[in-house]
Amino acid sequence: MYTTAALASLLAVATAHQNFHQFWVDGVSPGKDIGIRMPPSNSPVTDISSNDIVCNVGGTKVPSGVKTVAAKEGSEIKVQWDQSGHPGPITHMLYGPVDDASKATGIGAGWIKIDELDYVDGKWANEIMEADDMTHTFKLPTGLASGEYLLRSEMLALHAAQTEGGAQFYIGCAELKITGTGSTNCSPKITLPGAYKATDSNIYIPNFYNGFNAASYKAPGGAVATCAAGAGGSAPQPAPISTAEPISTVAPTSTAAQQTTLTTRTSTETGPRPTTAPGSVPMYGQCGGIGYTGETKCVSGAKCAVQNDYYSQCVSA
Ligand SMILES: [Cu+2]
Repeated sequence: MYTTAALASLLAVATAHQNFHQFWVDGVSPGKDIGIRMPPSNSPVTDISSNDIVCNVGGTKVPSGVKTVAAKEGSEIKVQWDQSGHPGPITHMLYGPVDDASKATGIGAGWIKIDELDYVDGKWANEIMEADDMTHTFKLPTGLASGEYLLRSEMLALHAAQTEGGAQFYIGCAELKITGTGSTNCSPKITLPGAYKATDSNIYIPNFYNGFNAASYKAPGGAVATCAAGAGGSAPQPAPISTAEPISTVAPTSTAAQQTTLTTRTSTETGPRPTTAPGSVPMYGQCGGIGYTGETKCVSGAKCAVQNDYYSQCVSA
């Protein structure tokens, strides 16, 4: 039996839970709770091995009955959650292309990470969002194939991550119909469920309240994907994305690398991509360390610097 005080604190925790409620594509929203597979409650998913980790409880039931919303590659996406007092990152992933997003479960391989905000200048992503009406804005990658996609918004709450199984995943999946010019040859790919493990060092953090260095934290799912032209595919069309606006989907520093690549491709047209090009790890992204298997080359202007045995990151060259 709960004491009144214990019950009150449980309720306080419960009301601190959160949901993804609304998004805007290039400034236009379909409306609150429209285009999103809304879960039955604002409770977190904690069983990382369950299908609930894909699109929250009930989120893999298809047909979803949820409206699919038009977007374009490179579109600016703004998401809005209702609240989050829990410390942790926000991550966005895409799954597709599929013929009909309303009929895609999202279970399995084929996800890519397209956006991640962790801990910047002493603030977790949730705090940064709180200061901006609980919104976060990012861009869809360029180089996507036309088709329908699931857009997965995840806020990972770490306030109980000092216990294995204590990390709380809040997830909402939107459905997008994206017009693109590429072939969605993006990597690395992520499999859900499967990519996350309860003992991963960014999910189970024994020292979260005792010496944990949040500044080096990277959200689960690996690196933000880079999208390249498919080998043998038709040449991409770099023209529309040259000067007007930054096209970065990762960090400002990657814009230069992408534009360099595009420029090179324009001049050589059908030639192979240069093999000595800079890497794709953004500034402050992980580029090495024990157990790390991802990309190790930093974007142009950055170099990989050892922070400790387990973590090297890209810093200004
Ligand atoms: Cu909560």
